[in-house]
Amino acid sequence: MSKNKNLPIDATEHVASGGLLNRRLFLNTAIATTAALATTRAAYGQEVVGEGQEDWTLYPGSDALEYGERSRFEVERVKKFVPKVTEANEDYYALRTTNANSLTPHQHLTGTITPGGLHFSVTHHGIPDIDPDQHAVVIHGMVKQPIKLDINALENCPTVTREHFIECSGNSGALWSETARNITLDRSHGLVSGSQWTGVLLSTLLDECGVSPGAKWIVAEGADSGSLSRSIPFEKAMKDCMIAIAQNGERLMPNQGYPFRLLNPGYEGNTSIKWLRSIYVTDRPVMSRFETSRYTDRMPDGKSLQFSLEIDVKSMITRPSNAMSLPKHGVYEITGLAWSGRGKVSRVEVSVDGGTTWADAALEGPVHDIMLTRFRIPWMWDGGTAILQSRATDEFGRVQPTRTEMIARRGRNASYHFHAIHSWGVATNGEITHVYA
Ligand SMILES: Nc1nc2c(c(=O)[nH]1)N[C@H]1C(S)=C(S)[C@@H](COP(=O)(O)O)O[C@H]1N2
Ligand SMILES: [Mo]
Repeated sequence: MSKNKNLPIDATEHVASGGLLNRRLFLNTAIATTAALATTRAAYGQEVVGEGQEDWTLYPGSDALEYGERSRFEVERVKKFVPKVTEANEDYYALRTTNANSLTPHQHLTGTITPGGLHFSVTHHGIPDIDPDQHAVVIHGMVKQPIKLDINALENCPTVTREHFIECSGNSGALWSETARNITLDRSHGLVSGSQWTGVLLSTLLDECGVSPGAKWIVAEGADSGSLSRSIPFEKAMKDCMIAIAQNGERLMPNQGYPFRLLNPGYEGNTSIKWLRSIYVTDRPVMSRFETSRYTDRMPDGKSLQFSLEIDVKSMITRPSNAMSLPKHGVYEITGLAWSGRGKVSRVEVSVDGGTTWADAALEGPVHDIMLTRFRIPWMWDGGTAILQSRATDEFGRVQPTRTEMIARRGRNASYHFHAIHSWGVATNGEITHVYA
């Protein structure tokens, strides 16, 4: 007999061991409310809020600002982690010569778009203070007609608006370590952020210049003091690279490359050159510092892989995490983000028993190409120990590996492109820690 779709989903219908419930549970208002309130009541008691008259209900509030700010109650609660060079900072894989790097606190965020002020930043030579009237990008090399464009010229070109993540290939580098340290999600997975980017496709501009036959690479270079440059295959440049002129509807943050950057969707973050000043069309890679001495992958045999550019398929549980503990047994939502550098995420499975059994999480649509995708699944925590994990699959059938599989393949010399399954251990007292499982 087929089930009546209109009937409320049975909250006792377990879809994997350890208390994972049907992913549609929270879509049913009545059940969801009951379950959520039960947990809230359990956690906070039955006190009635708002009995007295609060000041804000009695007096007019403050005036508007020319540029909005967060509530003062959010400022301390949600902020980026900015590693300081004075600390011994093994958590974080990046140059420690500047304090210009920062990590997104995914443990405090919802949705899929990272607010501009919380976008991670990896900046090898500090953040330049560029006057947009004094800055332009030149497209030259193997082209019939070189062109030079400033922000005004770019704003007059046909633009596209797309949602994409950027991930530094050093993200999660701390998880190559032998033993699991109890680091929070910003420190293990904070080098990825998602934005809505508006920009001009490189294909539009390269067509305008007339590329000479034999072009195989472009070399993109930044205007920061170290002129960070990377070679990108010409085919990829023509496929979906853009010069981004807006981030979430406004001009870029200085951290993100103001006034414009290259956005190379799905390729390691280092190739998305910020403060872009030159696109050089050529027939060979330039072998710059950042594609030789750095951002290459050491393999078990001691040799290095070069131009391992594409971001793999990956996911993380953002809540619950070790930024909280579970106050009382009851129904919780397990939620997180999944992404793939090749296209769409097609499936995310969740396990609460350390990978023995898995259940499909619900994906929040629309699912975009090369963008963070939110997943969620309800979980009835009975107060026992648990190990929470998520496993993403992309539309090309790539499945996120276990940590053991990843280390077997890549060895222990590696530092980039760690993308294995991440684990949160739950203790009987509700405390959560980062563990290897
Ligand atoms: N010019 C320039 N571009 C750069 C960098 C830089 O230091 N200088 N850092 C790169 C690295 S290593 C990464 S991971 C991404 C990070 O982009 P974001 O800081 O906007 O998050 O920018 C890349 N582009
Ligand atoms: Mo990076």
